Amino acid sequence: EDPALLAAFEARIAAGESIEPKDWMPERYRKQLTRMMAQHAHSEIVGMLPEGNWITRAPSLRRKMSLIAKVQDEAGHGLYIYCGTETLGVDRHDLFNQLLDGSAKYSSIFNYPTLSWADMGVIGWFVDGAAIVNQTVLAKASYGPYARAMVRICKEENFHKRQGFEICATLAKGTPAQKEMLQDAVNRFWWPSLMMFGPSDKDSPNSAELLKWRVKRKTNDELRQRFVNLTVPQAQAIGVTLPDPDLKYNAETKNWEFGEIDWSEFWEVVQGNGPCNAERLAARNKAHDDGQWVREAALAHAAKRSAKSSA
Ligand code: FAQ
Repeated sequence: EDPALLAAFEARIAAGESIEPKDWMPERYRKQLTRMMAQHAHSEIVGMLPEGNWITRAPSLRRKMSLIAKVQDEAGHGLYIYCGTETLGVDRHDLFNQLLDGSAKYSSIFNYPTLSWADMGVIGWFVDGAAIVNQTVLAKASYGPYARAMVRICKEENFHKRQGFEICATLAKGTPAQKEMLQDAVNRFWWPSLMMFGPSDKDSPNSAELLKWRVKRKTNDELRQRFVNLTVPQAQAIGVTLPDPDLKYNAETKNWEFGEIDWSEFWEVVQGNGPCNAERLAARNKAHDDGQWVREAALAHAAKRSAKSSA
């Protein structure tokens, strides 16, 4: 690569300019963004499955409407971010195929099962809450199409988080059985939610490059700490206990310090051995196969129309 081009590129990043699809960029920058954006898009699509599991069992029409809207938003986010990756010169069909054949990564959090209705509340509260912390910063990423996608997506994630927290607040005021169901969901999702931010900084091979090029603007650990600081008071407000005996406030740093994350569990899930990895991939593959006739019909229809208009 031409060192002069690279220097000009890095000067633009340092000046806070946004990089657009037709601008020159180093191959590594293109590769890193494609990797990260594709993983993000896949996460949105796979992320529909744990919640989709509860649409038919939502406890009221109002809850069902909100949950359907949320899951539909996630499909939209996925498609929007796939479009973003296409601005980098990749074909989304290649990305789909990598998801379907199991070679692509997506967020570890979606490999955990959703066992009760309270899980819908806790996913909105923790998982969308974590996504907002991460994506608010990505909205200032140096790559224009990704940053703009994040601005729009964060607005919807805020609605998702509120619907989740409202479910939790309602259960927290409910019967003893409802409170117990909520506490159980919090116990199961707390640690996996902290893992969403990725490995600790010392074990994060991509961070240095992404920070240098201002794709990331905060490290994994910085964002994880921010999420904990925001979430602890919310848990206190509705009277649930976070499952970490080491959680304590440090008045000097103003941080809620937390216990050690089980990194062996994290890497197991990332490597495909989590509780639901196989189930999620099977569900995506089945949906893809079941949709084959729709794609064929759409292509046949398009071919007929273009034959007619050229006749
Ligand atoms: N799960 O070097 P780093 C949502 C991989 S939100 C799986 O630190 P990086 C909304 C990582 O890819 C969730 N794999 O990596 C929603 C890398 O592997 P590679 C999606 C993980 O990129 C809510 C290796 O470990 N959000 O979907 C995870 O610097 C509710 C080393 O890690 C995004 O994708 C993990 N948790 O930092 C939907 C946001 N963490 O590729 C439905 C954009 C790390 O070298 C319902 N992405 N890995 O083989 C990011 O911000 C970053 O990519 C990180 C990872 C922070 C996830």
